[in-house]
Amino acid sequence: MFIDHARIFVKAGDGGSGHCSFRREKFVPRGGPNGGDGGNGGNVIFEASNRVSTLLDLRYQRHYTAQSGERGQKANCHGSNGLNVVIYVPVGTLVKIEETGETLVDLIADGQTFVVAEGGKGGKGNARFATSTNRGPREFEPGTPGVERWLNLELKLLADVGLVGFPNAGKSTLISAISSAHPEVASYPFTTLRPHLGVVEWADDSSFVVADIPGLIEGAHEGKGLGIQFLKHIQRTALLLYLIDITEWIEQDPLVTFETLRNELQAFDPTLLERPFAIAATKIDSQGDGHKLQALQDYCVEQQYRCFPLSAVTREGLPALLTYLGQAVLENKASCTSKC
Ligand SMILES: Nc1nc2c(ncn2[C@@H]2O[C@H](COP(=O)(O)OP(=O)(O)OP(=O)(O)O)[C@@H](O)[C@H]2O)c(=O)[nH]1
Ligand SMILES: [Mg+2]
Repeated sequence: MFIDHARIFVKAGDGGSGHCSFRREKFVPRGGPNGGDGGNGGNVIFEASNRVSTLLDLRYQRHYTAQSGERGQKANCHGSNGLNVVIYVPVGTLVKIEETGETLVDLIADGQTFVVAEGGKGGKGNARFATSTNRGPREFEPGTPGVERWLNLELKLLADVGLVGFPNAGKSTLISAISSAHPEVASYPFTTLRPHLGVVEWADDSSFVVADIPGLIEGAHEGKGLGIQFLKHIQRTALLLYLIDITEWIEQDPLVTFETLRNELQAFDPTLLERPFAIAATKIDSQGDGHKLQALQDYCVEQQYRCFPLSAVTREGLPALLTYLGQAVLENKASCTSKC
């Protein structure tokens, strides 16, 4: 099951208390204070990992508590530090503090770690309070408590290109044809129920990631079909590819399909309409007399949109699409790097 949000409680370990004791030994009169410091509490740490693809585990286990530090001991012994708890989450997980709504971290790279709850500090033992005027202090510090909080986690996949289209438009067939991802393909709507990522190798040493998300229908923003919640997984893409089925027996006009898709995107996040995009006219092997393709192409010329007629089955048109997508992704990365 693909789960892209979760709410969990994290509690870091408390710091151990300092100790109060005095050296008691035969022939050592007034041995002096020797209470050791308490150990630090363990942290709760998030680690982004490519080996984890959903937040499902965090739905089952909602409470995570790190170990507390041990108390200080006599003979100046430091209490041991508490063990950390490491929680593995998918790359693309956004962590927010529930109470304030503040974003703690956006884990965007494999192996990236972040302490989401810091362990308490161990208290000082009485040996630390000895001074020239107070050689037998009885003071010691308690440890400080570890941070505890509820966190809201949201997974927003990281891809370069997002595929948007009606159910059956051929999104999964396309991603299967251009990458090693193989989501289910079938001739009924809503075959794809969760997002899939595919890595496309398009030139020597160059690759980009494509996201296939469940199909959209008119009224998806009102909850029709599978709704629009999956659109969050294309929010971070550099480029969108609208897939429009131009098969002759499809009733809907391709321009209406395009308009409907744009409306649904706008209802979810208006900034998605500003995202660079291209249009793919799919299934040209079944286009019949070609009048739909012609209408779509004329419209694209008029609006100055890039349009790629293709068939994922015969592979016609795929090389041109990949070259365009690959270069557009590279250009976007270059402009991001120069801005930073
Ligand atoms: N003739 C032809 N059929 C295609 C082509 N691409 C996809 N199809 C067929 O169209 C149907 C739907 O394809 P999918 O790839 O599952 O469509 P989808 O957009 O992923 O659909 P959902 O997951 O339901 O949103 C399947 O029967 C495919 O075999 C194509 O280029 N030519
Ligand atoms: Mg699909």
